[in-house]
Amino acid sequence: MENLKTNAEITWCPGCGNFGIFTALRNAIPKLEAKGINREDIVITAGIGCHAKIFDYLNLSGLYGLHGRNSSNAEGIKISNPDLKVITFSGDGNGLGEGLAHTIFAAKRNQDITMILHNNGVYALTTGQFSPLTNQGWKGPSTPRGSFEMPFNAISLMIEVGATFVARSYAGDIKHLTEILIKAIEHEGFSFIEVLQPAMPYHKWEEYKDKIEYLSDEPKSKEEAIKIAHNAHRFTIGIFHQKIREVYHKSLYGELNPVKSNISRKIRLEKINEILKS
Ligand SMILES: Cc1ncc(C[n+]2csc(CCOP(=O)(O)OP(=O)(O)O)c2C)c(N)n1
Ligand SMILES: [Mg+2]
Repeated sequence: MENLKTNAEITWCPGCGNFGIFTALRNAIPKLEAKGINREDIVITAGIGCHAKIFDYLNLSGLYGLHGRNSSNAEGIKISNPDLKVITFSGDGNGLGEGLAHTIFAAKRNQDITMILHNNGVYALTTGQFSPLTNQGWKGPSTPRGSFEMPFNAISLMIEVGATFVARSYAGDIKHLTEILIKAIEHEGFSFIEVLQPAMPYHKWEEYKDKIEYLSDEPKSKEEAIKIAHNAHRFTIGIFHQKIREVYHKSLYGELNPVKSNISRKIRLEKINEILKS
């Protein structure tokens, strides 16, 4: 189908920030193809939530998994066949609530996958519970007197636990988001992009529009990046951290690919015997 769309009916609310992420991704894929990444080698995973519906709307192969398990499914696909480019979609509830340990370990291992975090500051699909990124004082159906918990800082958390590309972008700036997505997907290692995106019943575009600021310079070190992420406005967008570090599948297999370099049972047993004897 044209434009990477499927014929699934789109059920996001009119004006939802997810449309911006969908458009930016459909812009980014042909640009990545022009750089030599085959569409057939791109695999997507998603958890559960409004954000995860993108899985149905994108004409790409993948695995629609359980709530919070998007990054562990992505890790499994990547280590099964390291030639694949794996992109995983997560909500703020999905990847930083129920799936937080999976997200942290994928970053710690520097798995070569890209995680797009749709940050609407709420559990949107389940109609408005507060999430790990909800601001203090935000009033919603489950917090009518205002949420009193402190939100996470997703950017400094991901830098701290080992992500090697960490950025923030905004669903209302398609150009910025497209560029960041291309860089993140090209990056070898765990890339994390927090995308600010209003969910219509709970937020308004006006809350974001005039507050967006662009990071002037990319921080020089991990320590500086964490400091800037702490001190930055929560609407500051740009690349906070980039680093080269060996990716998990290369530590595990070197240049081998288990799908392509499989060996017979006989040779495998001989090799095991050699190890046992030594
Ligand atoms: C194992 C499991 N736990 C909880 C749920 C219920 N559930 C579905 S979506 C969701 C929250 C979604 O919030 P978020 O990940 O932020 O996605 P959004 O809808 O905001 O895009 C929850 C708690 C579920 N489907 N499965
Ligand atoms: Mg959410």
